[in-house]
Amino acid sequence: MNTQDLDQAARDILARNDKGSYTIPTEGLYPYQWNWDSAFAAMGFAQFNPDRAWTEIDTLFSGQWDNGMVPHILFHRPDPGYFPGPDVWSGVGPIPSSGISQPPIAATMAKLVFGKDPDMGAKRMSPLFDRFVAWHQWFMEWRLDNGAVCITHPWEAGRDNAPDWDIGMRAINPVGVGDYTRRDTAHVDGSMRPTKWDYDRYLWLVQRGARLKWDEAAMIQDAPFRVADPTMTFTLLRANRDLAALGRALGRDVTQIEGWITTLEAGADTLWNPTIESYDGRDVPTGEWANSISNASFLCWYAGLPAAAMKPRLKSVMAGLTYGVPSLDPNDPRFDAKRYWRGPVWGIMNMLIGLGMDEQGMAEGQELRRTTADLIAEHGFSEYFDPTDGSPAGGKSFTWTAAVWLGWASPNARQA
Ligand code: 9WN
Repeated sequence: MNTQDLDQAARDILARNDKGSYTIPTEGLYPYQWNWDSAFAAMGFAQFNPDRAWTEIDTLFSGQWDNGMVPHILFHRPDPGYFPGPDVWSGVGPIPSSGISQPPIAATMAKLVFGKDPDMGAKRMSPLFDRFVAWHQWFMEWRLDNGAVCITHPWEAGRDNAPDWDIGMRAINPVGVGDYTRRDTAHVDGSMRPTKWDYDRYLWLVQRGARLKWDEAAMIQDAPFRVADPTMTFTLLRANRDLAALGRALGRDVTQIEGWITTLEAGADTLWNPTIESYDGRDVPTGEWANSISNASFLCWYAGLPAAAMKPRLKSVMAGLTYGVPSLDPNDPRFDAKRYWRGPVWGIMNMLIGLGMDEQGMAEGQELRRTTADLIAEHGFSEYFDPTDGSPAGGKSFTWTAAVWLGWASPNARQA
């Protein structure tokens, strides 16, 4: 396919996954609205229809809880094809939802959408601004450890089975979780998905949250799982920079957001693991490092940190690979080329890492963009890819991969 055909194929995927006012990640495997997927979808739509992009963000915020939290899944319409569904989660927001959030990239994507049509952007962002502030404030209030942002469930980081959570997950004894039927392995080969050991613990954490009615003050008591996470810390740091910029454009007071940026910059320092010379996940209850060089470690540049010490890490992780950035260092014994967040390449992470590299003046940003374009052109719009040979993995016709193509990887996006 030539570039024009690929652009059209990507638009067709967005159209196919568009449910009117929100977009599903892919038919079958993920039939609901996911938080950070939706933010990427908005960025993709903005390339040809900024109005539809703003609607995507409006719908995401229609699920915002009274405490400011924006859920990681909004269950707009019942669908038996996904587990765990709304009955298991028992979310307490205005529409059926999960009880945790996801990496806050929406402000960053909203700023990109805003740039496509600033007049429309001012109109559409204005009523959303305070909602964004409330969401970011919820992270600052409930998720910090020494200024770094923690997750309370692996699904919150969006990197479900990353080795960053192994210590915390081992500490959970999932007694009483009961029988359940997974749906994901009916759609995708089990070798590409988390294991039953993981799922037992995912569900045990959901059941605990539901039992406590998702009351953050109650959940933080004796919290069984809490990991200070590079994904969350770097995306929230970046999101606050972009939210402050949007606030200034709208004539809002952004002093509070500037304070959060200072706190999170200090928090990012606490994620530096001197032994592996990389940003890393830190288990809060034990204080132990995950010793994991992941694609989230390389979001430091996207967060606006110069992080020169991460450049040699990039070299060592990419050595011998055709396609990067892998979700785990291939030299790590836990590396598994096809298993989800323990090896594969994800286009969305590449886009965020690449944007950061460009902003830091690193030539590697353009290189990453080019190889990601090759990966998608040669292997399709898959959910993720094997970094050793590029073979597609997970769900097909994936919204965020199509969006990343349209907004970043496509040669036409480069010229925009
Ligand atoms: C659980 C939708 C989501 C992404 C996550 C990805 C995967 C869900 C799952 O799919 O997680 O949230 O059921 O596996 O890990 O990042 O948002 O695409």
